[in-house]
Amino acid sequence: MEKTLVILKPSAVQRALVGKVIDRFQQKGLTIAGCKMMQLDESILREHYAHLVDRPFFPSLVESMTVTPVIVMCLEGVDVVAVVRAMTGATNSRVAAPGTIRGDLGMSGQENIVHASDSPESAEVELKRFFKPEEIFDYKTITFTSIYAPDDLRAKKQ
Ligand code: IDP
Ligand code: MG
Repeated sequence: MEKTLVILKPSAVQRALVGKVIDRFQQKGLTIAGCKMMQLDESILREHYAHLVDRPFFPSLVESMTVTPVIVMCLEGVDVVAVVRAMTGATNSRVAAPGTIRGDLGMSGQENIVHASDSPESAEVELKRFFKPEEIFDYKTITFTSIYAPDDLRAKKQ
């Protein structure tokens, strides 16, 4: 089943929003396939945010992402990449729609609570960047058949 990377950024850790954000993913019906705390550094952020290294705010982004450890998660579900991006909301929390994580919990473009992979291709690359294979678990909860009907498992994005 599809997997995505979520990072609970230092803005979530500092503001004690970790439980609230994880609760949203669990209530939605997503499976936590992996979860750990880690300290990021500039080298991993240069890879992870390669598309932003030349932007003037990059030093500030590195500072912000390293100020506390983060929580990295592998979430699993049908179409989970698109579902989690929709739950995350627009990059700038001030314009992110109410009902999204950023829209409900933040006021900043940079301090925007969560990272979420933006495509299945980047999710694969990003999960390998942050997790060893043995840190991702393959299991189904007993609620699985209440979360998905057989059709959901056959069809994608309907
Ligand atoms: P995304 O997190 O919504 O995918 P990206 O454009 O990939 O957005 O940017 C990665 C992260 O870089 C953002 O989540 C945010 O923390 C930071 N960022 C992006 N654009 C800006 C900006 O204009 N000013 C400050 N920080 C930014
Ligand atoms: Mg991005």
